[in-house]
Amino acid sequence: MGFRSDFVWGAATSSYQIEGSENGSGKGENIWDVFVREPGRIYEGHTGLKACDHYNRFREDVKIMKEIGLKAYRFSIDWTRIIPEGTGAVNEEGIAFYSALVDELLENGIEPYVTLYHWELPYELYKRGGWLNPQIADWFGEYAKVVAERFSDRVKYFFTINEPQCFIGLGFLRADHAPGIKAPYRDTFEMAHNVLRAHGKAVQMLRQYGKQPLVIGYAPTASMCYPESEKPEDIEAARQVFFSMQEDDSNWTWNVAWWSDPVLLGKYPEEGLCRYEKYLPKITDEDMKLISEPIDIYGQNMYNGRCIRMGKEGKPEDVRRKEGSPRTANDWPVTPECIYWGPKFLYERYKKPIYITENGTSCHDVVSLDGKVHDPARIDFLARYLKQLEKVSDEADIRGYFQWSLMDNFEWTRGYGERFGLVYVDYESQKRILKDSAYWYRDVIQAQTIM
Ligand code: IFM
Repeated sequence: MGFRSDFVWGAATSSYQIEGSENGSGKGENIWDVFVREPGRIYEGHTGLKACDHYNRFREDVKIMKEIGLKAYRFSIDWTRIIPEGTGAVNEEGIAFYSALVDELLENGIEPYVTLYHWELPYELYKRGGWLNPQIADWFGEYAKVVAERFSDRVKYFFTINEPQCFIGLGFLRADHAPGIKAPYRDTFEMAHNVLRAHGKAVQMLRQYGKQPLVIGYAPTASMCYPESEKPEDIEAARQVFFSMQEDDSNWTWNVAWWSDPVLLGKYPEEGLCRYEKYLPKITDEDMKLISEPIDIYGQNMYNGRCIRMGKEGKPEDVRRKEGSPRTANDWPVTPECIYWGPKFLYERYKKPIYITENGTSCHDVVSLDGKVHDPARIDFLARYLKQLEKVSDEADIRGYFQWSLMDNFEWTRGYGERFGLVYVDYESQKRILKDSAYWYRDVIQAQTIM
């Protein structure tokens, strides 16, 4: 068994992180364009102005994807490249860029998977209240309509929103991501509700204006939970914690159920409705109907997880990892079990085909004296995670995997200090070098299994 024969082997990127925002006339400003200009916000003052210059080099990048043997490429559209002010006039140059990218992918036998929103809120809409303004569902719907009209003759697969937990949590609770403003809890719940309404509206518009039957999903994130042992009580403890709310309100966005139950089950989880009652906006039946507009696939970004067991008192508890347990270069725990248990729990609860929409690791990669980039830690990470994914493919409907990321890129507040790519990017010369992991991934794709 293992991976399906039509398993989708892909890699992912996002617009601001790779395109280069100074390129392309007619693009409007988004909140990241503005945020990076504030002194002290980003590691060493880096910005996405040039990034990987993918806007000009996308043909070379598609060639690299082909060399790796990718079956699919997941990228996001910068809303302000195609509708500079968020609503209204369409920028034909922006449309032409994404259109040429889609054509290039298809000519090279690579299936495009388009994400509508990977954190680039148009600045003009931010000034009108952004996610706090209920009208944003319609603004986002209008954007989805343009995307459907212009690209869905060739693009079949869409994800609406990437990692709402992050752009609300990091943007408005921690305030270290754009727009960098701490909002009252009450407002963050209202924003979250509008994010979900916007998702629903986009699904409706994609379906209504799609030029072929589309496959539509959503791509949240979360820390997974996995049990310490296969004892039923440990498994139950991990499942409970995985779908529960955070203890601490200042971290409230970091959970699965608040963001996914409404979309897939048509209701907010009871635990959250009770715990957060004092912060909640008015939630109507009409909202819930919109939010739960049926989708076809479930995307989940997955990097690591917590080990959980059932404690003596019959309450789940965290299990401390052994001292010296592996961590990535950006200090995230390496926990391959999470990509077995996470999809298993998600499939049991939501019963939707699953794509891993992001997974990968940051490493301290260097160009060696031989001119190559040897990244054994990334190969080891991916091999361990993919083995677990192969195992769960026997128990859940796992359709595809998008490695994060195709190439090194602008890692938000950490700037270019982090390297997540299969492909090394020298940001000065813009030279690309396939890392050892890219060749390893190519062999995995060919073999359809992990050696
Ligand atoms: O680079 C990010 C991406 O934009 C969203 N998911 C996590 C990645 C690694 O931090």
